[in-house]
Amino acid sequence: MSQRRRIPHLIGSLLLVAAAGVGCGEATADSGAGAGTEPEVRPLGRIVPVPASVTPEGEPYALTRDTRIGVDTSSRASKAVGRYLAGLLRPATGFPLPVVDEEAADGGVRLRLDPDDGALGDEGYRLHSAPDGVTLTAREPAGLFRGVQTLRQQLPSAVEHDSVQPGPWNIAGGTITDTPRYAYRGAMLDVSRHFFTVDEVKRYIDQLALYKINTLHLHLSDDQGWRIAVDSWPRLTTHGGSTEVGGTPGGFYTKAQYKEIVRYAASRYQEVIPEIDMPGHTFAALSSYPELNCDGIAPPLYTGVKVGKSSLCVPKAVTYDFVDDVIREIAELTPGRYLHIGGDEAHSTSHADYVTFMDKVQPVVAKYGKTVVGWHQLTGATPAKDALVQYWGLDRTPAAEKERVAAAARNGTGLILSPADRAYLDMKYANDTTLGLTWAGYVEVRRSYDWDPATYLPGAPEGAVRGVEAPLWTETLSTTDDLDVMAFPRLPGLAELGWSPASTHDWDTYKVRLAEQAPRFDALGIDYYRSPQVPWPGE
Ligand code: TNX
Repeated sequence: MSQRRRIPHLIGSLLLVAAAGVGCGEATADSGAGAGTEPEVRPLGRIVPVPASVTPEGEPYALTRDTRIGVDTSSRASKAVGRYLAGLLRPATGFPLPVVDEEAADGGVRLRLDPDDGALGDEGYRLHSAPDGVTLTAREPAGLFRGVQTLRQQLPSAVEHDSVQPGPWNIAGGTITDTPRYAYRGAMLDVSRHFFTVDEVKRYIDQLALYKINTLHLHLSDDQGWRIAVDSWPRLTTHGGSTEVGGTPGGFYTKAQYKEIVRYAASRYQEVIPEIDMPGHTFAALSSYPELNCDGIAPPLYTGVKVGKSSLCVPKAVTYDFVDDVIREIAELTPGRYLHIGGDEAHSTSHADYVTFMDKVQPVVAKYGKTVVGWHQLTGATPAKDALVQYWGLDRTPAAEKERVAAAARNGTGLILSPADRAYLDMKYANDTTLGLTWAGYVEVRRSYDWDPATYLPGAPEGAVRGVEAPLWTETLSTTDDLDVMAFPRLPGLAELGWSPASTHDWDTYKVRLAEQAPRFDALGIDYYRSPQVPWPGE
């Protein structure tokens, strides 16, 4: 398993030592790390994503050995969030932090559910911090969970270490009131081009949680591998999942493993959207079952990185038996609302066949109780009522294609924005980036942050935009370190675009808050790209 913790970057670790107040003359003298040390109290709201409303006031709260975490013990969900918070804070603080009933948590950190506080919505929260206690209030447990991420980021980065650090553990005084701009804030992981284990996916889920992402889209099938067990078509995984890009051994999730991913994501208040990409991107399936091919001949497993060469056989009846079985079994594994059917780059499917296929397949998703999500090519057919389409065009996408998507949006189709030249985490940052692709151009950190989802697609009504998603395609990425260095530090910026109000959007202040995340990345063992656009500590 490549889920190893990395030795933090030298400079980062020196900064942490300095931040933690450990005297280490030699290290600080050598590194000149003084410039980047963290303040003992992080100013309220200096976090990512930046909160909607921040009112600093009074003295900080200090977490101590005696601090208790108070929850509404009649709510299983709020107890679970309390335990999660304690689990985050115990290793580095070394404090016991018992999770107790609110009544017994005087002077502690209290998590409160207030079902009547409508202004906080489904995910909003209010954090009040003063010397006599911290109170986190939310209408829903999801709001408590998002608020816990704020509380966590207000503490020094050293809190992310898995061994005891010196502290002090202060939370600035005042009140944050925070609700998300968009209901949909997603990240996609391509586990087909390279397979990632359950533990590796959980690691990504935890990283997403820190930035208040609420949707994990898993790209479960493609030419290079079928990664989810389907009992009625077992060769999809035993054969179709056996390899990956480059020909190394692949892998797949059993149903129990997949359920474990879904459960873990739910514990971080993330909804999993499974994607089965159709009718293109299907060599893994076509290679597993000859009858799915129009000529009845199974092609070999594909381990290259080209796209657009495969298609399910649209005229054959067996294709729809296959699709029905797959969608039924995957819908059964999915407590979430959505099922993504892909639909991109079907270059080996005629337009007429594509339309026929989508007309037949979308009702199957509805039959099994799910709502369709498709890549924006779905607007070339007729998106089902309630369908969401995921736009992955770029600045140079022809105006007619953009207009087709905008017209669908005006017609009621919801949009998820993943513009490839902004939101694709697999694009190289610059010409010296070792990993990644370049077809959408270089995507430096500023470029990925500095755009407005509401006005991005000309002619699309603002209300059609459900949110943003950052896809991480893995043709060139095979380890968690590879994922880290492409996702970080672009992912936090895309998360901020999804969460924070448009009025807060400002690169010059964002880049400073982002730089302040560096010691946190280091403490968490997250490798990241040291973009020259960002004023990293110590540089
Ligand atoms: C385009 S985006 C694709 C994927 C590739 C990706 C690489 C989309 C819907 N299709 O098949 O992995 O580019 O950047």
